[in-house]
Amino acid sequence: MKRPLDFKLYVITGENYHPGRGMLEVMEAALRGGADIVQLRDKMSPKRELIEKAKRLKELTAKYGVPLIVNDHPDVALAADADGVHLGQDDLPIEAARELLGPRRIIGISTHRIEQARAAERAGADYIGVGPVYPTGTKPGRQAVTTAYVAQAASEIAIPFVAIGGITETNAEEVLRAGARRLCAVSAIVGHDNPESVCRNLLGKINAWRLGEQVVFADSLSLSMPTRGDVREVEVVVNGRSERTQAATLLELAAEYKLESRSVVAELDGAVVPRQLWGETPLQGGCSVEFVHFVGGG
Ligand code: TZP
Ligand code: MG
Repeated sequence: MKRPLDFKLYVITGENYHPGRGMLEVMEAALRGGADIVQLRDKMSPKRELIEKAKRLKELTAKYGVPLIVNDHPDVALAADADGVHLGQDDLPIEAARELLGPRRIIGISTHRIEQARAAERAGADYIGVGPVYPTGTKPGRQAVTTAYVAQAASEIAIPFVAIGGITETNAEEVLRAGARRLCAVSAIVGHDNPESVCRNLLGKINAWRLGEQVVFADSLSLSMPTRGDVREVEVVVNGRSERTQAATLLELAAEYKLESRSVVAELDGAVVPRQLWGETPLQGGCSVEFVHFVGGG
């Protein structure tokens, strides 16, 4: 089964922002600061060079246990054994990339309006980018989607979404207030003298918003006890309470609590399980499940 994907701070390479400093050195600083997903984005290098860069970056990110995503090129991602690919709206369709990359690699896609986000979700993307939130020199000429689209994505989209475009330490709060719980930046991080401290600061802000809004349903949930007999029952801990259930999967358990269609995040033994994997996530006896309602979405 694919590992559930979650992350908070997504850092993308941008070598033009740090002349005189090497890409690996800058990205390692970001990783030390807590970047938990990294993308190689390089529109200039020929493919052979790109593959070499991707291999070196993959070695580094693997040391930190962080996934490496390659922008634009599924073939480069495969050649460098990267963890996934990030596509634009005009790149290979998600379904075609999935054929090439298989079920386990991560596929993300940039979106600029809610219809594209919905389509990405339907097509099986693992995450979407939402942006550019603000005008940015990294994508000159691209119209900003504003925090209005961030808020829309937060209320509608179940797969992880990451806000991107012109995000800095100064405006991060505004983006988080709109409902983002994952931020991405290029220039504000790799163009800074101290990428490590920028990452720490951004991560601190993300964590503060994530912690502040968790409302656990434990007390308001009631579970009808399943009948015993020769039906398979397991004992699991749900939001801190020991329960017996016939649910074979996380989805069935969510259905018992009437949570399938609510804005809820599920954690299994401490790891977030994306909604699209609930149906294929088996419930083992003794496991611990938390259903957490995110008031702001995201
Ligand atoms: N996709 C949407 S905005 C953007 C990309 C790659 C650029 C983000 O760069 P910056 O420097 O953080 O604005
Ligand atoms: Mg692209």
